[in-house]
Amino acid sequence: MALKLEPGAKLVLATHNPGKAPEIAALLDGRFEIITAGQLGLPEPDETESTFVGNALLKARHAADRSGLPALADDSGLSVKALDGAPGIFSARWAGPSKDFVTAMQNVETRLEEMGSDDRAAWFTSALAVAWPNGPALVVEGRVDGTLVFPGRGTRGFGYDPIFMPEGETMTFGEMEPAAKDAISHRARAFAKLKAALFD
Ligand code: ITT
Repeated sequence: MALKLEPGAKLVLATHNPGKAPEIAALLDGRFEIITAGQLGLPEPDETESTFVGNALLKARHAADRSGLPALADDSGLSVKALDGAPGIFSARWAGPSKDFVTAMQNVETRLEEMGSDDRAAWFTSALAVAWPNGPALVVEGRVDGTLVFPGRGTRGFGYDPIFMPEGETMTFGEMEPAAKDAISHRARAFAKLKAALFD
């Protein structure tokens, strides 16, 4: 069976992150009838895998099997070169149960200071998985490289956006218009691969 999603098909967005959902909806460009995990009252699964790809597949599978509909999940995070890729898959967990990203960003800065490193290289990764109920699944990954900026700048976006300046840009993701971030982000790059595999 070819893995395809027809335009207008129902698709569950398997995320509980209010920052991600509008980005994903914009990248899908009205192509599907989107139902969020929240609307369906689906619980948030524990992210027990050790890679972005593994956790994206886990979240998509969880939502698809429980809803009986194809589901799309994103697992993503910020990786800092001088911190050996941390926080990486633990990016959301660094913000704690209250999802406090001011503290999480402060943590990144503090750890860099403790390392005594002035290397500010970092990257965002997004793994996007689509799973069919009790059926197959597909996963792709996108990445954007950049530099960390302290103090953070801008109030747009979500998570670590204020401290991340993508390569070749002068604004952080937190300062950019949503459409400008969507043109170059890790999520957009993963989406380009997903669209090529699934929709075109
Ligand atoms: P779901 O699993 O419900 O989708 P989550 O926030 O737990 O929500 P992740 O486990 O994938 O999602 O955590 C990703 C974290 O990485 C997210 O909370 C952000 O802090 C950060 N992150 C990912 N993409 C980002 C982006 O585009 N801009 C800023 N921070 C981002």
